Amino acid sequence: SPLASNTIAQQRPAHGSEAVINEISAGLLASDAYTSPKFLYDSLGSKLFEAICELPEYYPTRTEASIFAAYGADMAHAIGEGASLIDLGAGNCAKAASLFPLLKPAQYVPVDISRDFLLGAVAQLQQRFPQIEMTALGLDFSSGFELPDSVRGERRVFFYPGSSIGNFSPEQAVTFLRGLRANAGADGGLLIGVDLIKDRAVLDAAYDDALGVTGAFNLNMLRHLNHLIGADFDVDQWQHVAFFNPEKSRIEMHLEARCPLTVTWRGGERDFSRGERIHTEDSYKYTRQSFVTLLEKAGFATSRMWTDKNNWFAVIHARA
Ligand code: AVI
Repeated sequence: SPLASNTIAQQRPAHGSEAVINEISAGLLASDAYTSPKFLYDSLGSKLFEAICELPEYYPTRTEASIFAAYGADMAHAIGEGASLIDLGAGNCAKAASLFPLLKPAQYVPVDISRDFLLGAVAQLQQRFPQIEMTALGLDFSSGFELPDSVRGERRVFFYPGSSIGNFSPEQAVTFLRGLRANAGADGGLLIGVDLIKDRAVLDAAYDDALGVTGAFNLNMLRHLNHLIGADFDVDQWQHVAFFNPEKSRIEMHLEARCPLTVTWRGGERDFSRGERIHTEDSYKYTRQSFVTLLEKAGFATSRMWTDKNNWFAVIHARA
């Protein structure tokens, strides 16, 4: 396979490792139970997220794609050819691939916690773009990570589309972006997509679609937890809840117990009453100005910003 020599398949999520069990247990045992949204992404979760991106209600993907289509050449001009493009949360790699013909990166470094899904996508992509050196990293980058020596390009440009930055709290986002800046090097930068505050009904529908795909995506986390920590969640006993919280400027996703129940897992147990929730994800929404301020707090200098005609989504190039 073209991938065999240049794929770094490291830090495969250790199913049932002490660290994973401890992390998940701590959240499930908290008075307001929570889990990290990174556990939404096992192989099925990644496929469900792909399906979400095709839903009519889920405007971020197509809105961002329309911005890439309209301004890709401008973005390539701002970034310059021959960079090492480090794609955070690359998933199926489709967004970065759509920019390759304009951006002409020398190296492509997709990073994703959903390792097997990523490796499948990169194997196909390498055949389409044999001239680009590809180094896939199957790891969890959410709490920072070291770039391996093989990412040696002088100009390291982080690509963080899809408003995934919104899944961090603003404080966590600043810390995370500071880490990227430190890794980008003096000539490096960041091309980032961010979802903007808009009409509440549009936001609510995007996270609670008519087909129930987002509900399946959320509920699938329980299957993933069963696998990771040997839990006995019964998916039928839970329901998807998602809404915009205007005070916190975020979509909140929860799983709500439909009946009184007990969950046990390796090393833990908890009773849930009917209506009790596990908070599974936040998706923060910004104004253009509030996001520029956040980038500045992280030490980035904003070079350009592109938006769609409704101002629903923004793509920003920032210099390190
Ligand atoms: C990956 N992330 C930016 C998505 C979002 O919109 O926050 C995840 C998602 N959750 C529900 N639908 C999509």
